Amino acid sequence: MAKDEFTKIESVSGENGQSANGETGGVSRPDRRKFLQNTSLASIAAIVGTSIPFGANLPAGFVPAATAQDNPLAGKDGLTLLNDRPVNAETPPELLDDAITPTDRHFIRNNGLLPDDMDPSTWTLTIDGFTDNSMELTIADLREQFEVVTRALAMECGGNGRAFFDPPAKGNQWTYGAIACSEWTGVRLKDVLEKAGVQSNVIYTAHYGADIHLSGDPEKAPLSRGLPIEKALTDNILIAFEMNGEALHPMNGAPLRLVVPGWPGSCSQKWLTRIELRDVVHDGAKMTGTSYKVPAYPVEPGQDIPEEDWVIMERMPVKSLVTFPANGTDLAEMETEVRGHAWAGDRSISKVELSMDFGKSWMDANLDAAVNDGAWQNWRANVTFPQAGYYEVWARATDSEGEMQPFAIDWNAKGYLNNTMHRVGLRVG
Ligand SMILES: Nc1nc2c(c(=O)[nH]1)N[C@H]1C(S)=C(S)[C@@H](COP(=O)(O)O)O[C@H]1N2
Ligand SMILES: [Mo]
Repeated sequence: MAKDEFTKIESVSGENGQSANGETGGVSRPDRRKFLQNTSLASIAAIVGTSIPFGANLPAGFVPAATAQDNPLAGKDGLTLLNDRPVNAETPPELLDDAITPTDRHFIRNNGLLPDDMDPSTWTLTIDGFTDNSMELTIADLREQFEVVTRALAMECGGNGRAFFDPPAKGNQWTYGAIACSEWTGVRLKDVLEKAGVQSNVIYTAHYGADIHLSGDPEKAPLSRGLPIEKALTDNILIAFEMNGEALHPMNGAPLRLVVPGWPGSCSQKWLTRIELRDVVHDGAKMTGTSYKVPAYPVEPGQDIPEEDWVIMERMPVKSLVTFPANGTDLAEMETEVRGHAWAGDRSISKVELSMDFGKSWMDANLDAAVNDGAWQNWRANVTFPQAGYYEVWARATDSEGEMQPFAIDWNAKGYLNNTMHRVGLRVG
């Protein structure tokens, strides 16, 4: 019972991370003041959100000392803080009810500290390695030289659902909310790589960001991952400079990031400064050891396997979430709409089914097509309960290849790829 998903979410849902906001440690950040001085009060208010007391009464030109790094959930709404150094925060399922995830509800997964300078007007992106022409592009260059597209793209952290592993897995104890589907605007990675000229020996990309290693050591990167070149050249990967029609939130990679839908979130480099084309698999931070890898064969819970038997995770598996009603709701009526989203890496969803009787019987939900390739799919159903009492709603999605969400976790030591069914408890009548 201790590892039961339902009891777990009950115990988590009360504690909003605000209380856990502490000091972020002793790194002094002289450039921060400069950044703030160059930023209008309106955009600071947007960044720090409601956390400026009496913000409306501030004299013009006053710059509050609050910063995104020091105030991790600024500009976020209702997220649960799992860690404040580095900042990691997830979204309770019932706050993911929107078809398009608002920026203030998009989860945050950082491996290091924010860059000191996130100025979009001076930001550059370098494309180099095995290219015909290496390039250095400003954000204005990207807008001018390539087609600008807007896409709803689902992104899930590879460790979403880690909290339910038994034996437990180390790392951020994500429950359900390291998933989001915001609307991203940018240029296609493919178009940029093709303009640079991908040489025939290229097999992998390497992504570099401007965030700072927790140690403060400038020689170390918090995270630098890559993609097989065939994946990098697909259509729906964006180099994004807008999120839901506005500049990126600092915690979500401002001013420029990759968005690779359907693959582990770690592929979507934030604060993107460089993409290198390589003739070998990338060996950057969190590409080696067992990071973002899963066992090459089925293992027993708790089983230790040699490092060479771990393979790099690629697409994320089929999964769904119930976003309404919230877990623990008291329903006065005997019927309700149940709704949520489903997604399946590079595949589409063919079916979402619901059970109200612990899996004894199942009904089909109404499933929408994705608004575009790479987006999650919304679903809903009207559910009538036979009598008053306690129920669990279970949701189970099936993908276009017939793969279905499991009931139990396919265990691995790192706590990746948990796509078990979401269960929501309701008291009815
Ligand atoms: N530069 C950089 N990019 C990064 C990370 C990071 O720590 N540094 N974290 C990655 C991981 S593990 C995930 S799941 C996603 C999360 O994106 P988000 O914080 O915008 O939700 O960003 C990825 N990109
Ligand atoms: Mo992640």
